[in-house]
Amino acid sequence: MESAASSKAKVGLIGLGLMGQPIGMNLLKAGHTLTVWNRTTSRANELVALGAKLATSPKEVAAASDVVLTIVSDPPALESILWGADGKDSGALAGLKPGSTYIDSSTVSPALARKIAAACAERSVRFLDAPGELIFMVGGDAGTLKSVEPILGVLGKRWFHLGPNGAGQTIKLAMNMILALQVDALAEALALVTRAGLKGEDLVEVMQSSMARSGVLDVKAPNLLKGEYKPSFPLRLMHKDLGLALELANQIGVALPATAAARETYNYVKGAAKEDLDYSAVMKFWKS
Ligand code: NA7
Repeated sequence: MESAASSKAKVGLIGLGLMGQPIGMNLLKAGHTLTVWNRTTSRANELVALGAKLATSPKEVAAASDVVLTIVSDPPALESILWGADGKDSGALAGLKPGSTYIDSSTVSPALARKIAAACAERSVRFLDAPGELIFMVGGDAGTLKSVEPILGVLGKRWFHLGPNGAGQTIKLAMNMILALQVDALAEALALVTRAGLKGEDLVEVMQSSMARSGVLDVKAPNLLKGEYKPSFPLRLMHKDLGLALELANQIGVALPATAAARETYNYVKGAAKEDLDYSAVMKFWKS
């Protein structure tokens, strides 16, 4: 049997947003046969022009593919893609072929990842939760991961096998908490410094020369200083991830006081926003 690792593997991609589009490009560049579906069909135009096949439903993508990838906004979006909007098995799960592999790279709850794993097991489909972009955090069977490593290699630089299904999502939520709190902390500190009459640029320069330096602030500090928040990682998605982290913490009885406070700050900015903003726009809480 041809392994999923083969460069000939037929790949299906569902979700062509900010992250899905470049994934599709990379798969085509690597020579994969690619079938795509997106709720808003026009977002598939560029990939179709480059050779991707456009399916009429998520189920059709699944039926045409050896390896299926999904990357959509949030748990409700993923559930409707997998189980169908009508709840009558019209979604992608019903189309997945026995022996095929399904990888979800959306950031959703670990509980949903485990529910999907169970539904896949019933159909003899191998499933990995693998959220991330360039670096993938993977939950699921080690052998399944091994079989799709060549595909992950097309999409990113590194991947980490973190445990059974749900483990990838758990680490991803923890990672995004750290990013959200770091940017929120810089925004607070900048509010203090600038209100005290000093230059925000000076704070950033000192900080990045000290033990407080951080990679995410190399990327995001310029946004905060300039007040420019073109979405790279949208604030609405970071807000969703903080909610998912708090939901998990509630389920397992862990207090996350700093995350709860930061979520309210992101919530305020999200509520006041009239456009799609990057999560670094948390600065608008202090300076709109
Ligand atoms: P985007 O750019 O907001 O794209 C979201 C994608 O999800 C896009 O393809 C949407 O389709 C799709 N979507 C959203 N809601 C639905 C529903 N209800 N049904 C079907 N499809 C839906 O997000 P990113 O690409 O940046 O991020 C994707 C994931 O990775 C997310 O979990 C992040 O946290 C990490 P549309 O084009 O709007 O029709």
